[in-house]
Amino acid sequence: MTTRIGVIGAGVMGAGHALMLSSQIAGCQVTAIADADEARARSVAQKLGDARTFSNAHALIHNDEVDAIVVASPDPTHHPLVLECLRLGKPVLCEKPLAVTSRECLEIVEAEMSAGKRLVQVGFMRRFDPGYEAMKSAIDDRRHGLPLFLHCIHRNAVAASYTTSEAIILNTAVHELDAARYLLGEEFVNATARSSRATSAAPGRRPQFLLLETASGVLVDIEAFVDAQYGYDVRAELVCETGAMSLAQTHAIQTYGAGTIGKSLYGDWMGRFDDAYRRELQAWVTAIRMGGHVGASAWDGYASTLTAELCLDAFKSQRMVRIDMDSRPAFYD
Ligand code: ISE
Repeated sequence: MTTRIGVIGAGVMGAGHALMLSSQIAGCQVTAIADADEARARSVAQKLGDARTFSNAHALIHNDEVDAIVVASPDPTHHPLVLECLRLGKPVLCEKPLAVTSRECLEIVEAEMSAGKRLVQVGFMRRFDPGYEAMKSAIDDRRHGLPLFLHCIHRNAVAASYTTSEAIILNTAVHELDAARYLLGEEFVNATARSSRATSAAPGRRPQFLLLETASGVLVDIEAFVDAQYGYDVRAELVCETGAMSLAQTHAIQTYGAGTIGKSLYGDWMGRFDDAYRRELQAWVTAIRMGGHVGASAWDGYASTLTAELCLDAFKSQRMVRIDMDSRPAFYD
């Protein structure tokens, strides 16, 4: 069976997913692509063969030749589009964040539970990165005893000029929040947020530093710095009772010259997490065929957005904020 996929959004993520789905993922065909700028959708469609194009995302969702949908349009559009997919019972892989507020995420959770079927996957691709997966199984096996500290670094080379300090928490650090929840298998109970001075490259926003504590007492610190200039640099180090482990940096080659040994960094997440995106998409397509669910659920989308919102409160108040989250409904076990 071939799953016919419609991709909403023909920007960096949408185009990347559409091309990867059509050239590297088994069991699917991209039959449609939508973008408010239909010319942009057409230019991606030309590279795919014969996908139909739409300027209206709802028309794509309703199209009979679309069985499942990838939502990679601007963040505020995620909520209505995912709800529409749920209404029609079509599986949807929605880029992070699931929605821009936790209230909207919760509406999606409630709609999915009423539909009675797990149809939503959130594009937290790190859950498919071999490094994070290996770290998770070492934690689950208690290879080095119980986890104590998780140090996370998230640096982008550059960010759009409109990126704010708030967006660094809601849009960038949210990856670290989900990754930590995934690795440690528990929720946070409190959060503190500090920021460094602004850098000369971006005087209008401040690099963020979050410190959170989990229910069992693990401390997680997150540096989120989107103007690092030198490249895309994501790191994680976990300290446990009898050992520590960190993500190995992935490089195809090492270079030698001018008295130095060098390893190049990726420019952005598309390169660094290329493998994770491929594994995420293949797992999604396979799960649709087999009738299962993989990756981050709508509940994970809600929990990470709620935690990010509370980190934002901590940033605004400069106080420690308590995180009280309802327990996860059995539907998401
Ligand atoms: C972007 O939306 C992403 O998801 C990237 O993974 C992250 O590194 C970047 O900071 C975000 O803006």
